[in-house]
Amino acid sequence: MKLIIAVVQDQDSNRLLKTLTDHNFRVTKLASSGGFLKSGNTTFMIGTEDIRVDKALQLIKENGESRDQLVAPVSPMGGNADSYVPYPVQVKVGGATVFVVPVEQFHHF
Ligand code: 2BA
Repeated sequence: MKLIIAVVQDQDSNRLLKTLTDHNFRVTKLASSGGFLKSGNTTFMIGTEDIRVDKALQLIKENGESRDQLVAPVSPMGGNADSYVPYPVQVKVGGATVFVVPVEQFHHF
């Protein structure tokens, strides 16, 4: 068994959730935030059998769109000066960032 952890953009999350559940994947959807942009994104936890991992990855890939996002300069006042960016920067946020992790034990009490 594997645990798929997928970080996707909020705009894609409802469509992806529907697609995954339509394909009988069991899914937990978590509200999360990216450390760099400090804005909201969505993390999916999908526990599934090894043979279904490729199908889940395909659905995640098909339902996530990579987008350019402008990062506005943020004042270091009261914050961490190490992360201060003095000018707007454009970053490409991926359609999905995915980790596939082996599951040692799965219990469903
Ligand atoms: P954020 O950390 O908010 O990052 C958003 C986007 O900003 C990233 O897109 C990347 O294009 C850029 N970025 C991140 N850190 C950067 C840095 N130090 N310098 C320059 N640009 C940087 P993605 O790579 O597609 O990541 C989208 C979201 O996926 C991330 O949001 C984070 O929530 C998650 N993520 C990505 N890699 C991860 C990792 N290794 N571990 C945990 N979460 C990760």
